Amino acid sequence: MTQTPGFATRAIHLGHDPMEHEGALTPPLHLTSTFAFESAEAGGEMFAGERPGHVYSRISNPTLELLERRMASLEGAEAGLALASGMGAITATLWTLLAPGDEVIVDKTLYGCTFAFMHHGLRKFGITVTHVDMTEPENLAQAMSDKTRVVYFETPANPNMRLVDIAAVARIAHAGGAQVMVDNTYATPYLTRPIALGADLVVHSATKYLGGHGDLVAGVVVGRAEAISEIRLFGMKDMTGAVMAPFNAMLVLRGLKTLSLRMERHCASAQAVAEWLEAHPAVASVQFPGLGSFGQHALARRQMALPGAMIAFELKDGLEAGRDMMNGLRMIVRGVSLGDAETLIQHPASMTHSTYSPEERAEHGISDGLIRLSVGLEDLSDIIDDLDDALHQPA
Ligand code: MET
Repeated sequence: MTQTPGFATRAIHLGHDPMEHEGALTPPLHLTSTFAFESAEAGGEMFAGERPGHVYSRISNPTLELLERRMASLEGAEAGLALASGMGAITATLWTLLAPGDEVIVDKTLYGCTFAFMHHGLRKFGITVTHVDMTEPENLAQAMSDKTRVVYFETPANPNMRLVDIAAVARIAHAGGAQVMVDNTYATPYLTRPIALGADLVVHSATKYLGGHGDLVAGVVVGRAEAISEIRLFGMKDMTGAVMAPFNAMLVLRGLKTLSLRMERHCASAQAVAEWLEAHPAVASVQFPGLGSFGQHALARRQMALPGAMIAFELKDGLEAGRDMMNGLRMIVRGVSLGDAETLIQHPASMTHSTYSPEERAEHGISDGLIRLSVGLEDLSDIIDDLDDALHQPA
């Protein structure tokens, strides 16, 4: 090939040559816990880091390595590391970067378990966690201290869809000597590539769009090779042991092959569903980056190739009406997680974000009536038909 392969091509081909594997079209699944050493000396040299090769699958495995290389390429990073879950990726990375006495500055809204880890996990070990509303990057400049080591945020944020200007925040964080870590789960690298905008590390729940079929739990972190090596040999190997199973790596590799296609369809359907919801008389508000009414629409257009497929909305009659609507659905599945072929709906205050106290939810912009919709790959008319029926249910 004379040109650099594009996103979809790399997601399908990168790092695998069938001719090196007896012609097998799909990469082999290395179901092995340990690896044979050619000699006693070779084993010792591998442990000493003087010789390349795999030693034990808590440290590295060829199937995971292929996924790591593909994810690094898709995100435009030097290296990647596959982990057991998105939370495994977040915890292994932050345990590696932070020490007692350090500060991490996080955005106002975080996914519920990330919020719990920051508040109950990191704080327990003497790390200061400071929330800053990063929708105004200037707030970060005010908050940075000489203890700030990491600036962490999601964009779009789970569940209320707030966006953060990655380039603006990265400039401020770097000026203060901190690293920038972005949870890119909602956008995927097909829509947003934070490394090109200045981020140092990008984490994913690969359970969501990357896997794409709701059949696995997995996580990924990408960044500079040296940082990823430290996270592998400390955060993952010693601190969390949050290793991805080779079979799950295989499933994520399969999911990645159709990521670009799925995202096109997810996003097109979500745009139509968001517009339909916004026009519905029972709906009070809709948060979706593709709507002209979205407060950060200009940033969305600049930073996201497409608006994503997650929608947050509230009904005029609040939480009770929202519950009635969810209970009236026939096809759309009531369930947490996102990015699957099935359209999923859930109530953050009582589900994904129930790790926040009611006071914390109010302070962090997660209202009780908020409903979160992950628009799937079914026929658009069936998604809208189901929502329409459910919104007409007698109270
Ligand atoms: N991270 C997933 C979500 O946001 C799962 C959440 S609840 C354990 O839906």
